[in-house]
Amino acid sequence: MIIESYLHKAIENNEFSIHYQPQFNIRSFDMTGAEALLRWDCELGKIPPDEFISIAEETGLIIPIGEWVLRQACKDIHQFKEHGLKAFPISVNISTRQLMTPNFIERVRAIITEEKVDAKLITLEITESAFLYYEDAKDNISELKKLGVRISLDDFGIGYSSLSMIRNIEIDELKIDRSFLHDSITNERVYSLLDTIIQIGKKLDTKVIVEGIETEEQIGMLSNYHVYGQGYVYSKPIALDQLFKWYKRTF
Ligand code: G
Ligand code: G
Ligand code: MN
Ligand code: NA
Repeated sequence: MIIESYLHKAIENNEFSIHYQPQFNIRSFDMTGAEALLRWDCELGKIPPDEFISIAEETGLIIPIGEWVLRQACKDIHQFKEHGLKAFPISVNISTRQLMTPNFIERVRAIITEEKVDAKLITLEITESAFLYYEDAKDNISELKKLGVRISLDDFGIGYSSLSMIRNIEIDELKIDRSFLHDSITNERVYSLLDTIIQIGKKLDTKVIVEGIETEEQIGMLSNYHVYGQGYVYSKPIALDQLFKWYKRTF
């Protein structure tokens, strides 16, 4: 496949970059962190992650690519300090294939140690598909937590094992899939589900973040809760220097 052959050379050709999407405390409007989202600009043009991440997973290229993202995010955390800002926590997406790689935990440890980053500033976002491999995933997540990194369940609620996942593993953050928010304005049943997921997070003392916030109306509805949020209403994912400019202008 064409994309695959280009993807093999993407790291050495320096074609990847990271865009950051800020995250907020909904009530106070404080920025509390940012999600790292990979971008690829190659000879074929800008290829969105939805098109190349699955290829990277199938070919195994997600292993070096994922390591590149984590290392770059660590380097970028230091940039915040250099710009006179506090070091914000950064969330990095992890594919199930990475989580299931035998030396993944060692690699994460090596990268955060080499880059001299406080582990608690790193949140690893995993999806429910990891739990098709439940036993291994559970052990690997426990090991990661011992390193001090935080674990977030991304797209929470749309998989089929949401509750069994949080039953046996202490997860630090639930990231509620955007479909719950989008439909809850017009659909009372969906709203009840959103409300219930937020209560679950509260009872388990787990941070809850709602993704895909696009309107003031949605912010208004969510400000009834102590939750965090991310979405186009605040900012789309942007390059790091843009994020610094935006932050200094806004706060
Ligand atoms: O950036 P965008 O919002 O278009 O992301 C599309 C999808 O690609 C999301 O599901 C996101 O989780 C995934 N994605 C983006 N960056 C990375 C990455 O660095 N690693 C992995 N595994 N997935 C990513
Ligand atoms: O699957 P994951 O949660 O990692 O995906 C993040 C994806 O969500 C990225 O593709 C990002 O561009 C996208 N995204 C971020 N904010 C919004 C939003 O407000 N609405 C929608 N529809 N997508 C968003
Ligand atoms: Mn994510
Ligand atoms: Na998500």
